[in-house]
Amino acid sequence: ASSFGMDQALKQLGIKDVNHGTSTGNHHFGSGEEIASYSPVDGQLIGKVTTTTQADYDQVMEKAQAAFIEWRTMPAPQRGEIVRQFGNKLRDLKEPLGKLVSYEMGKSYQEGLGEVQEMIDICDFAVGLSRQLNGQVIPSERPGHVMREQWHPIGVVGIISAFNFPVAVWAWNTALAWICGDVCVWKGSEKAPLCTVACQNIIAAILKENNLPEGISSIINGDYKVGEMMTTDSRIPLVSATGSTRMGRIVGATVAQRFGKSLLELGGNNAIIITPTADLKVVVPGAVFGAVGTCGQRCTSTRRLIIHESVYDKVRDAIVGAYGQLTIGNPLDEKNHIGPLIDKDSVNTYLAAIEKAKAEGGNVLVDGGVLDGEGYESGCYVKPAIIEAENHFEIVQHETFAPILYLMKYSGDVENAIEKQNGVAQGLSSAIMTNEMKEAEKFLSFAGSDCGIANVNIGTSGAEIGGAFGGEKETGGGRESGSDAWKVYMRRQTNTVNYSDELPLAQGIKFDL
Ligand code: UN1
Repeated sequence: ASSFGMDQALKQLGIKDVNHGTSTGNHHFGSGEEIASYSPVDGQLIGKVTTTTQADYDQVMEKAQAAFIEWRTMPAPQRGEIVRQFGNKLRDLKEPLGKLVSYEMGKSYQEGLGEVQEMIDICDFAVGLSRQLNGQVIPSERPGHVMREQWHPIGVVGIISAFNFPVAVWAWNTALAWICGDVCVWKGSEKAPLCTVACQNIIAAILKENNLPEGISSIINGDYKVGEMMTTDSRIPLVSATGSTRMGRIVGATVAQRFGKSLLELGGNNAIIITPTADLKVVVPGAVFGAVGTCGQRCTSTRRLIIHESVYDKVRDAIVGAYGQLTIGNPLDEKNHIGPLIDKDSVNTYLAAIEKAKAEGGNVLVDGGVLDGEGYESGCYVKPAIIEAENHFEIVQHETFAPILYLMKYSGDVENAIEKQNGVAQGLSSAIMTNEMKEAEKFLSFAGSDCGIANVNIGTSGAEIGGAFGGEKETGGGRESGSDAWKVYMRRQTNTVNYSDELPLAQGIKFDL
Protein backbone atom coordinates (compact mmCIF):
# COMPACT_ATOMS: atom_id res chain seq x y z
CA ALA A 1 0.00 0.00 0.00
CA SER A 2 3.00 2.30 0.29
CA SER A 3 3.31 2.62 -3.46
CA PHE A 4 1.41 5.28 -5.42
CA GLY A 5 1.02 7.34 -2.25
CA MET A 6 -1.67 5.11 -0.73
CA ASP A 7 -0.51 5.52 2.88
CA GLN A 8 -0.59 9.29 2.52
CA ALA A 9 -4.05 9.10 0.91
CA LEU A 10 -5.42 6.95 3.74
CA LYS A 11 -4.07 9.44 6.28
CA GLN A 12 -5.71 12.36 4.50
CA LEU A 13 -9.00 10.46 4.59
CA GLY A 14 -8.71 9.82 8.32
CA ILE A 15 -8.39 6.06 7.99
CA LYS A 16 -6.08 4.81 10.70
CA ASP A 17 -4.64 1.50 11.81
CA VAL A 18 -4.01 0.56 8.24
CA ASN A 19 -2.52 -2.92 7.96
CA HIS A 20 -2.52 -3.32 11.73
CA GLY A 21 -5.72 -5.26 11.69
CA THR A 22 -7.33 -3.41 14.54
CA SER A 23 -10.83 -2.07 14.41
CA THR A 24 -10.59 0.53 11.71
CA GLY A 25 -13.91 2.27 11.60
CA ASN A 26 -15.07 0.46 14.72
CA HIS A 27 -16.71 3.59 15.99
CA HIS A 28 -18.68 3.97 12.76
CA PHE A 29 -20.13 0.54 12.28
CA GLY A 30 -20.77 -1.04 15.63
CA SER A 31 -19.90 -3.97 17.80
CA GLY A 32 -20.41 -6.91 15.42
CA GLU A 33 -17.77 -9.20 14.00
CA GLU A 34 -14.76 -7.83 12.17
CA ILE A 35 -14.45 -8.08 8.41
CA ALA A 36 -11.24 -7.42 6.52
CA SER A 37 -10.87 -5.41 3.35
CA TYR A 38 -8.23 -6.80 0.99
CA SER A 39 -7.24 -4.89 -2.12
CA PRO A 40 -7.84 -6.72 -5.41
CA VAL A 41 -4.92 -4.63 -6.72
CA ASP A 42 -2.18 -6.38 -4.72
CA GLY A 43 -4.02 -8.70 -2.36
CA GLN A 44 -2.88 -6.69 0.68
CA LEU A 45 -5.00 -6.10 3.75
CA ILE A 46 -6.12 -2.45 3.73
CA GLY A 47 -7.92 -2.50 7.05
CA LYS A 48 -10.59 -4.15 9.13
CA VAL A 49 -14.00 -2.86 10.05
CA THR A 50 -16.66 -4.11 12.39
CA THR A 51 -20.21 -4.91 11.39
CA THR A 52 -23.46 -3.49 12.72
CA THR A 53 -25.59 -5.49 15.16
CA GLN A 54 -29.33 -5.01 15.63
CA ALA A 55 -28.66 -3.06 18.85
CA ASP A 56 -26.16 -0.80 17.05
CA TYR A 57 -28.66 -0.31 14.27
CA ASP A 58 -31.40 0.77 16.66
CA GLN A 59 -29.04 3.38 18.11
CA VAL A 60 -28.24 4.65 14.63
CA MET A 61 -31.95 4.93 13.88
CA GLU A 62 -32.69 6.83 17.07
CA LYS A 63 -30.00 9.36 16.22
CA ALA A 64 -31.22 9.60 12.65
CA GLN A 65 -34.82 10.22 13.67
CA ALA A 66 -33.80 12.91 16.16
CA ALA A 67 -31.55 14.56 13.55
CA PHE A 68 -34.41 14.60 11.04
CA ILE A 69 -36.61 16.68 13.35
CA GLU A 70 -33.87 19.32 13.52
CA TRP A 71 -32.67 19.16 9.91
CA ARG A 72 -36.11 19.52 8.31
CA THR A 73 -36.68 22.84 10.08
CA MET A 74 -33.62 24.36 8.42
CA PRO A 75 -34.56 26.25 5.23
CA ALA A 76 -33.66 24.27 2.12
CA PRO A 77 -31.12 26.83 0.78
CA GLN A 78 -29.30 26.62 4.12
CA ARG A 79 -29.19 22.86 3.77
CA GLY A 80 -27.78 23.56 0.31
CA GLU A 81 -25.00 25.55 1.95
CA ILE A 82 -23.95 22.41 3.88
CA VAL A 83 -23.92 20.41 0.66
CA ARG A 84 -21.84 23.20 -0.94
CA GLN A 85 -19.26 22.79 1.83
CA PHE A 86 -19.34 19.03 1.32
CA GLY A 87 -18.68 19.47 -2.43
CA ASN A 88 -15.76 21.77 -1.68
CA LYS A 89 -14.26 19.25 0.72
CA LEU A 90 -14.57 16.62 -2.01
CA ARG A 91 -12.66 18.96 -4.34
CA ASP A 92 -9.86 19.12 -1.75
CA LEU A 93 -9.84 15.35 -1.28
CA LYS A 94 -10.47 14.30 -4.88
CA GLU A 95 -7.05 12.70 -5.31
CA PRO A 96 -6.85 10.66 -2.09
CA LEU A 97 -10.47 9.54 -2.36
CA GLY A 98 -10.05 8.64 -6.04
CA LYS A 99 -6.96 6.65 -5.07
CA LEU A 100 -8.76 4.78 -2.31
CA VAL A 101 -11.60 3.88 -4.70
CA SER A 102 -9.05 2.61 -7.19
CA TYR A 103 -7.11 0.64 -4.56
CA GLU A 104 -10.05 -0.85 -2.70
CA MET A 105 -12.22 -1.88 -5.67
CA GLY A 106 -9.74 -1.93 -8.55
CA LYS A 107 -11.00 0.58 -11.14
CA SER A 108 -8.39 2.73 -12.89
CA TYR A 109 -7.21 5.83 -11.02
CA GLN A 110 -8.69 7.98 -13.80
CA GLU A 111 -12.05 6.34 -13.23
CA GLY A 112 -11.61 6.72 -9.47
CA LEU A 113 -11.11 10.45 -9.98
CA GLY A 114 -14.11 10.46 -12.33
CA GLU A 115 -16.22 8.89 -9.63
CA VAL A 116 -15.29 11.61 -7.14
CA GLN A 117 -16.00 14.19 -9.86
CA GLU A 118 -19.54 12.77 -10.11
CA MET A 119 -19.90 13.39 -6.37
CA ILE A 120 -18.75 16.99 -6.80
CA ASP A 121 -21.11 17.48 -9.75
CA ILE A 122 -24.15 16.17 -7.89
CA CYS A 123 -23.32 18.48 -4.97
CA ASP A 124 -23.30 21.49 -7.30
CA PHE A 125 -26.56 20.30 -8.83
CA ALA A 126 -28.11 19.86 -5.37
CA VAL A 127 -27.00 23.31 -4.18
CA GLY A 128 -28.88 24.95 -7.07
CA LEU A 129 -31.83 22.66 -6.54
CA SER A 130 -32.05 23.67 -2.88
CA ARG A 131 -33.71 26.88 -4.13
CA GLN A 132 -35.96 25.07 -6.60
CA LEU A 133 -37.93 22.45 -4.68
CA ASN A 134 -40.92 24.08 -6.28
CA GLY A 135 -44.47 22.91 -6.04
CA GLN A 136 -47.30 24.07 -8.29
CA VAL A 137 -50.39 26.19 -8.07
CA ILE A 138 -53.39 24.42 -9.56
CA PRO A 139 -56.61 26.20 -10.64
CA SER A 140 -59.52 25.15 -8.43
CA GLU A 141 -62.97 24.45 -9.92
CA ARG A 142 -64.55 26.22 -6.95
CA PRO A 143 -64.93 30.00 -6.47
CA GLY A 144 -62.78 31.46 -3.68
CA HIS A 145 -60.56 28.38 -3.56
CA VAL A 146 -56.94 27.81 -4.37
CA MET A 147 -55.12 24.54 -4.83
CA ARG A 148 -51.43 23.90 -4.56
CA GLU A 149 -48.92 21.14 -4.32
CA GLN A 150 -46.03 21.11 -1.87
CA TRP A 151 -43.02 18.87 -1.44
CA HIS A 152 -42.06 17.96 2.12
CA PRO A 153 -39.08 15.98 3.43
CA ILE A 154 -39.84 12.26 3.60
CA GLY A 155 -37.73 11.26 6.64
CA VAL A 156 -34.92 8.75 7.05
CA VAL A 157 -33.65 7.49 3.70
CA GLY A 158 -31.94 4.08 3.64
CA ILE A 159 -29.21 3.64 1.02
CA ILE A 160 -27.77 0.30 -0.07
CA SER A 161 -24.94 0.56 -2.60
CA ALA A 162 -22.60 -1.77 -4.45
CA PHE A 163 -18.81 -2.16 -4.66
CA ASN A 164 -18.49 -0.90 -8.24
CA PHE A 165 -19.35 2.72 -7.46
CA PRO A 166 -18.46 2.65 -3.77
CA VAL A 167 -18.66 6.43 -3.22
CA ALA A 168 -20.60 8.13 -6.06
CA VAL A 169 -23.89 6.25 -5.71
CA TRP A 170 -24.04 7.29 -2.06
CA ALA A 171 -23.49 10.92 -3.04
CA TRP A 172 -26.16 10.89 -5.78
CA ASN A 173 -28.62 9.85 -3.13
CA THR A 174 -27.42 11.86 -0.16
CA ALA A 175 -26.78 15.19 -1.89
CA LEU A 176 -30.40 15.24 -3.08
CA ALA A 177 -31.87 13.70 0.08
CA TRP A 178 -30.10 16.24 2.28
CA ILE A 179 -31.25 19.33 0.42
CA CYS A 180 -34.75 17.80 0.45
CA GLY A 181 -34.54 17.78 4.28
CA ASP A 182 -34.03 14.05 4.75
CA VAL A 183 -31.36 12.28 6.75
CA CYS A 184 -29.54 9.20 5.45
CA VAL A 185 -28.47 5.80 6.75
CA TRP A 186 -26.05 4.08 4.37
CA LYS A 187 -25.03 0.46 4.03
CA GLY A 188 -22.10 0.63 1.64
CA SER A 189 -20.67 -2.48 0.08
CA GLU A 190 -18.99 -4.90 2.48
CA LYS A 191 -16.45 -5.32 -0.34
CA ALA A 192 -15.34 -1.67 -0.10
CA PRO A 193 -15.94 -0.68 3.54
CA LEU A 194 -13.05 1.78 3.79
CA CYS A 195 -14.55 3.88 1.02
CA THR A 196 -17.65 4.06 3.22
CA VAL A 197 -15.59 5.11 6.25
CA ALA A 198 -13.76 7.76 4.21
CA CYS A 199 -17.02 9.32 2.97
CA GLN A 200 -18.52 9.33 6.44
CA ASN A 201 -15.39 11.01 7.83
CA ILE A 202 -15.75 13.82 5.28
CA ILE A 203 -19.42 14.59 5.95
CA ALA A 204 -19.13 14.05 9.72
CA ALA A 205 -16.44 16.75 9.91
CA ILE A 206 -18.63 19.20 8.02
CA LEU A 207 -21.67 18.51 10.19
CA LYS A 208 -19.53 19.04 13.28
CA GLU A 209 -18.06 22.32 12.02
CA ASN A 210 -21.63 23.53 11.47
CA ASN A 211 -22.90 22.30 14.85
CA LEU A 212 -25.36 19.97 13.17
CA PRO A 213 -26.40 16.56 14.52
CA GLU A 214 -24.24 13.69 13.33
CA GLY A 215 -27.39 11.62 12.68
CA ILE A 216 -27.89 13.52 9.41
CA SER A 217 -25.49 10.97 7.94
CA SER A 218 -24.95 7.49 9.37
CA ILE A 219 -23.31 4.34 8.10
CA ILE A 220 -23.92 0.71 8.88
CA ASN A 221 -21.90 -2.26 7.68
CA GLY A 222 -22.33 -5.93 6.95
CA ASP A 223 -23.96 -8.33 4.52
CA TYR A 224 -27.57 -8.64 3.39
CA LYS A 225 -28.74 -9.21 6.98
CA VAL A 226 -27.81 -5.63 7.82
CA GLY A 227 -29.64 -4.47 4.70
CA GLU A 228 -32.69 -6.36 5.95
CA MET A 229 -32.72 -4.28 9.12
CA MET A 230 -33.55 -1.32 6.88
CA THR A 231 -35.86 -2.97 4.37
CA THR A 232 -38.11 -4.32 7.13
CA ASP A 233 -38.02 -1.09 9.18
CA SER A 234 -41.11 1.08 8.80
CA ARG A 235 -39.15 4.02 10.23
CA ILE A 236 -37.50 4.16 6.80
CA PRO A 237 -40.03 5.46 4.24
CA LEU A 238 -37.61 5.20 1.29
CA VAL A 239 -34.95 2.60 0.54
CA SER A 240 -32.66 3.34 -2.41
CA ALA A 241 -30.86 0.17 -3.46
CA THR A 242 -28.23 -0.40 -6.15
CA GLY A 243 -27.08 -3.93 -6.95
CA SER A 244 -28.13 -7.15 -8.62
CA THR A 245 -31.60 -7.93 -9.91
CA ARG A 246 -31.69 -10.81 -7.43
CA MET A 247 -31.09 -8.40 -4.54
CA GLY A 248 -33.58 -5.86 -5.90
CA ARG A 249 -36.36 -8.40 -6.21
CA ILE A 250 -36.05 -9.14 -2.48
CA VAL A 251 -35.59 -5.51 -1.40
CA GLY A 252 -38.50 -4.28 -3.53
CA ALA A 253 -40.88 -6.94 -2.23
CA THR A 254 -39.86 -6.46 1.41
CA VAL A 255 -40.20 -2.69 1.31
CA ALA A 256 -43.52 -2.88 -0.57
CA GLN A 257 -44.86 -5.28 2.06
CA ARG A 258 -44.80 -2.45 4.57
CA PHE A 259 -45.87 0.16 1.95
CA GLY A 260 -42.47 1.82 1.89
CA LYS A 261 -41.06 3.27 -1.32
CA SER A 262 -38.05 1.82 -3.03
CA LEU A 263 -35.75 3.24 -5.66
CA LEU A 264 -34.11 0.33 -7.44
CA GLU A 265 -31.01 0.52 -9.66
CA LEU A 266 -30.37 -3.06 -10.74
CA GLY A 267 -28.64 -4.96 -13.50
CA GLY A 268 -28.19 -3.92 -17.10
CA ASN A 269 -27.53 -5.83 -20.32
CA ASN A 270 -26.55 -2.92 -22.44
CA ALA A 271 -26.10 -3.03 -26.20
CA ILE A 272 -24.72 -0.77 -28.89
CA ILE A 273 -26.33 -1.02 -32.32
CA ILE A 274 -23.78 -0.41 -35.03
CA THR A 275 -25.41 0.57 -38.33
CA PRO A 276 -23.91 0.78 -41.84
CA THR A 277 -23.23 4.53 -41.53
CA ALA A 278 -21.57 4.31 -38.09
CA ASP A 279 -18.28 6.17 -37.78
CA LEU A 280 -15.52 3.79 -36.63
CA LYS A 281 -13.66 6.65 -34.94
CA VAL A 282 -16.58 6.88 -32.53
CA VAL A 283 -17.58 3.21 -32.45
CA VAL A 284 -14.23 1.78 -31.38
CA PRO A 285 -13.47 3.91 -28.29
CA GLY A 286 -17.17 3.96 -27.33
CA ALA A 287 -17.54 0.19 -27.47
CA VAL A 288 -14.15 -0.66 -25.98
CA PHE A 289 -14.39 1.78 -23.05
CA GLY A 290 -17.95 0.58 -22.46
CA ALA A 291 -16.91 -3.07 -22.41
CA VAL A 292 -13.66 -2.94 -20.45
CA GLY A 293 -13.96 0.25 -18.33
CA THR A 294 -14.14 -0.59 -14.61
CA CYS A 295 -13.20 -4.10 -15.85
CA GLY A 296 -16.77 -4.55 -17.12
CA GLN A 297 -18.21 -3.93 -13.66
CA ARG A 298 -20.47 -0.94 -14.36
CA CYS A 299 -24.18 -1.52 -14.52
CA THR A 300 -23.93 0.51 -17.74
CA SER A 301 -21.06 -1.59 -19.18
CA THR A 302 -21.46 -2.57 -22.81
CA ARG A 303 -22.27 -6.29 -22.97
CA ARG A 304 -23.51 -6.68 -26.57
CA LEU A 305 -22.64 -5.21 -29.96
CA ILE A 306 -25.41 -5.63 -32.55
CA ILE A 307 -23.68 -5.01 -35.86
CA HIS A 308 -25.17 -4.71 -39.35
CA GLU A 309 -23.99 -7.59 -41.52
CA SER A 310 -22.71 -5.22 -44.23
CA VAL A 311 -20.12 -3.70 -41.86
CA TYR A 312 -19.69 -6.67 -39.53
CA ASP A 313 -16.22 -7.80 -40.59
CA LYS A 314 -14.81 -4.27 -40.59
CA VAL A 315 -16.21 -3.43 -37.14
CA ARG A 316 -15.21 -6.79 -35.66
CA ASP A 317 -11.64 -6.44 -36.89
CA ALA A 318 -11.35 -2.88 -35.57
CA ILE A 319 -12.63 -3.86 -32.12
CA VAL A 320 -10.46 -6.98 -31.94
CA GLY A 321 -7.50 -4.86 -33.02
CA ALA A 322 -8.16 -2.33 -30.28
CA TYR A 323 -8.28 -5.09 -27.65
CA GLY A 324 -4.72 -5.95 -28.65
CA GLN A 325 -3.60 -2.55 -27.37
CA LEU A 326 -5.16 -2.81 -23.92
CA THR A 327 -2.81 -2.95 -20.96
CA ILE A 328 -3.90 -4.77 -17.82
CA GLY A 329 -2.29 -4.16 -14.46
CA ASN A 330 -2.16 -2.05 -11.31
CA PRO A 331 -4.97 0.48 -11.83
CA LEU A 332 -3.08 3.12 -9.85
CA ASP A 333 -0.46 3.06 -12.58
CA GLU A 334 -1.94 5.35 -15.20
CA LYS A 335 -0.37 3.53 -18.11
CA ASN A 336 -2.79 0.64 -17.53
CA HIS A 337 -6.29 0.69 -19.02
CA ILE A 338 -7.74 -2.11 -16.92
CA GLY A 339 -7.38 -3.17 -13.31
CA PRO A 340 -8.55 -6.32 -11.54
CA LEU A 341 -12.00 -7.72 -10.88
CA ILE A 342 -13.28 -7.16 -7.35
CA ASP A 343 -12.46 -10.62 -5.97
CA LYS A 344 -11.84 -14.28 -6.77
CA ASP A 345 -15.54 -15.16 -6.68
CA SER A 346 -15.99 -12.69 -9.45
CA VAL A 347 -13.08 -14.24 -11.38
CA ASN A 348 -14.80 -17.62 -11.12
CA THR A 349 -18.10 -16.19 -12.35
CA TYR A 350 -16.24 -14.67 -15.30
CA LEU A 351 -14.53 -17.97 -16.17
CA ALA A 352 -17.80 -19.87 -15.89
CA ALA A 353 -19.54 -17.39 -18.20
CA ILE A 354 -16.90 -17.87 -20.90
CA GLU A 355 -17.25 -21.65 -20.63
CA LYS A 356 -21.02 -21.36 -20.81
CA ALA A 357 -20.85 -19.15 -23.90
CA LYS A 358 -18.58 -21.70 -25.58
CA ALA A 359 -20.87 -24.57 -24.61
CA GLU A 360 -23.85 -22.75 -26.10
CA GLY A 361 -22.02 -22.39 -29.39
CA GLY A 362 -20.23 -19.06 -28.96
CA ASN A 363 -17.16 -18.43 -31.10
CA VAL A 364 -14.29 -16.92 -29.12
CA LEU A 365 -12.55 -14.07 -30.98
CA VAL A 366 -10.43 -12.81 -28.09
CA ASP A 367 -9.92 -15.38 -25.38
CA GLY A 368 -10.16 -14.59 -21.71
CA GLY A 369 -8.19 -16.07 -18.84
CA VAL A 370 -6.65 -15.19 -15.51
CA LEU A 371 -3.26 -13.45 -15.47
CA ASP A 372 -0.49 -14.60 -13.18
CA GLY A 373 3.10 -13.66 -12.44
CA GLU A 374 4.55 -10.39 -11.25
CA GLY A 375 2.02 -7.69 -10.55
CA TYR A 376 -0.89 -10.13 -10.79
CA GLU A 377 -0.41 -11.81 -7.38
CA SER A 378 -3.93 -10.99 -6.18
CA GLY A 379 -5.32 -13.48 -8.71
CA CYS A 380 -8.04 -10.99 -9.73
CA TYR A 381 -6.63 -9.76 -13.07
CA VAL A 382 -8.37 -11.18 -16.13
CA LYS A 383 -8.18 -10.68 -19.88
CA PRO A 384 -11.16 -8.99 -21.52
CA ALA A 385 -12.86 -11.43 -23.89
CA ILE A 386 -14.84 -11.06 -27.11
CA ILE A 387 -17.22 -13.82 -28.15
CA GLU A 388 -19.49 -14.10 -31.19
CA ALA A 389 -22.83 -15.24 -29.82
CA GLU A 390 -26.59 -15.26 -30.39
CA ASN A 391 -28.89 -13.00 -28.46
CA HIS A 392 -31.01 -15.91 -27.26
CA PHE A 393 -28.10 -17.74 -25.55
CA GLU A 394 -28.88 -18.05 -21.87
CA ILE A 395 -25.51 -16.56 -20.93
CA VAL A 396 -26.08 -13.56 -23.22
CA GLN A 397 -29.44 -12.96 -21.57
CA HIS A 398 -27.71 -12.82 -18.20
CA GLU A 399 -25.61 -9.94 -16.79
CA THR A 400 -22.07 -11.11 -15.98
CA PHE A 401 -20.18 -8.41 -14.08
CA ALA A 402 -16.93 -8.85 -16.02
CA PRO A 403 -15.29 -7.77 -19.30
CA ILE A 404 -16.98 -10.16 -21.71
CA LEU A 405 -18.35 -8.63 -24.90
CA TYR A 406 -20.77 -10.52 -27.15
CA LEU A 407 -20.86 -9.71 -30.87
CA MET A 408 -23.88 -10.46 -33.03
CA LYS A 409 -25.14 -9.58 -36.51
CA TYR A 410 -28.36 -8.08 -37.75
CA SER A 411 -29.60 -7.77 -41.30
CA GLY A 412 -32.13 -5.50 -42.98
CA ASP A 413 -33.63 -2.50 -41.21
CA VAL A 414 -32.73 -0.94 -37.89
CA GLU A 415 -35.99 -2.36 -36.47
CA ASN A 416 -34.35 -5.79 -36.50
CA ALA A 417 -31.49 -4.47 -34.40
CA ILE A 418 -33.84 -2.69 -32.01
CA GLU A 419 -35.77 -5.94 -31.53
CA LYS A 420 -32.56 -7.70 -30.49
CA GLN A 421 -31.48 -4.81 -28.29
CA ASN A 422 -34.82 -4.90 -26.47
CA GLY A 423 -34.86 -8.69 -26.38
CA VAL A 424 -33.43 -9.06 -22.89
CA ALA A 425 -34.98 -8.81 -19.43
CA GLN A 426 -32.93 -5.76 -18.39
CA GLY A 427 -33.54 -2.19 -19.52
CA LEU A 428 -30.83 0.18 -18.33
CA SER A 429 -28.66 1.68 -21.08
CA SER A 430 -28.52 1.46 -24.86
CA ALA A 431 -26.89 3.19 -27.80
CA ILE A 432 -26.99 3.45 -31.56
CA MET A 433 -24.09 4.43 -33.79
CA THR A 434 -25.49 6.00 -36.97
CA ASN A 435 -25.35 9.05 -39.19
CA GLU A 436 -28.86 8.39 -40.51
CA MET A 437 -31.27 10.78 -38.84
CA LYS A 438 -34.23 8.45 -39.39
CA GLU A 439 -32.50 5.52 -37.70
CA ALA A 440 -31.48 7.64 -34.74
CA GLU A 441 -34.98 9.05 -34.26
CA LYS A 442 -36.60 5.62 -34.60
CA PHE A 443 -34.24 4.31 -31.93
CA LEU A 444 -35.25 7.16 -29.59
CA SER A 445 -38.98 6.92 -30.35
CA PHE A 446 -41.67 5.04 -28.38
CA ALA A 447 -41.08 2.13 -30.72
CA GLY A 448 -37.32 2.24 -30.21
CA SER A 449 -35.10 1.41 -27.26
CA ASP A 450 -37.02 0.32 -24.16
CA CYS A 451 -34.21 1.40 -21.82
CA GLY A 452 -34.04 4.25 -19.31
CA ILE A 453 -30.97 5.56 -21.15
CA ALA A 454 -30.77 5.69 -24.95
CA ASN A 455 -27.80 7.38 -26.63
CA VAL A 456 -26.82 8.30 -30.16
CA ASN A 457 -23.19 8.15 -31.24
CA ILE A 458 -21.86 7.66 -27.74
CA GLY A 459 -21.50 4.42 -25.78
CA THR A 460 -23.69 2.97 -23.03
CA SER A 461 -21.63 3.97 -19.99
CA GLY A 462 -20.42 7.25 -18.55
CA ALA A 463 -23.73 9.04 -17.96
CA GLU A 464 -23.62 12.64 -16.73
CA ILE A 465 -25.31 13.45 -13.42
CA GLY A 466 -27.68 16.04 -14.95
CA GLY A 467 -30.02 13.42 -16.41
CA ALA A 468 -32.22 11.01 -14.49
CA PHE A 469 -30.25 7.76 -14.14
CA GLY A 470 -31.93 4.36 -14.10
CA GLY A 471 -33.78 1.83 -16.19
CA GLU A 472 -36.86 -0.22 -16.90
CA LYS A 473 -37.87 -3.88 -16.64
CA GLU A 474 -35.52 -5.91 -14.41
CA THR A 475 -33.34 -2.84 -13.92
CA GLY A 476 -35.96 -1.86 -11.38
CA GLY A 477 -37.58 1.34 -12.65
CA GLY A 478 -35.87 3.76 -10.25
CA ARG A 479 -34.39 7.11 -11.28
CA GLU A 480 -31.76 8.97 -9.32
CA SER A 481 -29.32 11.82 -9.84
CA GLY A 482 -30.50 14.63 -12.18
CA SER A 483 -33.71 15.93 -13.78
CA ASP A 484 -36.62 15.66 -11.31
CA ALA A 485 -35.29 12.54 -9.54
CA TRP A 486 -35.31 14.64 -6.31
CA LYS A 487 -39.07 14.17 -6.06
CA VAL A 488 -38.70 10.57 -4.88
CA TYR A 489 -36.91 11.87 -1.76
CA MET A 490 -39.93 13.97 -0.80
CA ARG A 491 -43.57 13.43 -0.02
CA ARG A 492 -46.13 15.28 -2.12
CA GLN A 493 -48.96 17.11 -0.45
CA THR A 494 -51.99 18.54 -2.23
CA ASN A 495 -53.59 21.55 -0.50
CA THR A 496 -56.98 23.10 -1.13
CA VAL A 497 -57.64 26.39 0.68
CA ASN A 498 -61.06 28.04 0.84
CA TYR A 499 -60.87 31.82 1.23
CA SER A 500 -64.61 32.40 0.53
CA ASP A 501 -67.47 32.52 3.07
CA GLU A 502 -69.26 29.58 1.46
CA LEU A 503 -68.54 25.87 1.28
CA PRO A 504 -69.14 24.76 -2.30
CA LEU A 505 -68.42 21.06 -2.72
CA ALA A 506 -66.30 19.64 -5.51
CA GLN A 507 -68.04 18.01 -8.46
CA GLY A 508 -71.01 20.36 -7.79
CA ILE A 509 -72.45 18.05 -5.14
CA LYS A 510 -75.43 19.51 -3.22
CA PHE A 511 -75.52 18.80 0.50
CA ASP A 512 -78.01 21.25 2.01
CA LEU A 513 -78.48 21.28 5.77
C1 UN1 B 1 -23.23 2.00 -12.01
O1 UN1 B 1 -22.55 1.27 -12.73
O2 UN1 B 1 -23.71 1.58 -10.94
O3 UN1 B 1 -23.01 5.88 -16.48
C2 UN1 B 1 -23.47 3.42 -12.30
C3 UN1 B 1 -22.06 5.51 -15.83
C4 UN1 B 1 -21.85 6.09 -14.46
C5 UN1 B 1 -22.73 5.43 -13.48
C6 UN1 B 1 -22.70 3.94 -13.48
N1 UN1 B 1 -22.12 7.50 -14.45
O4 UN1 B 1 -21.27 4.69 -16.23
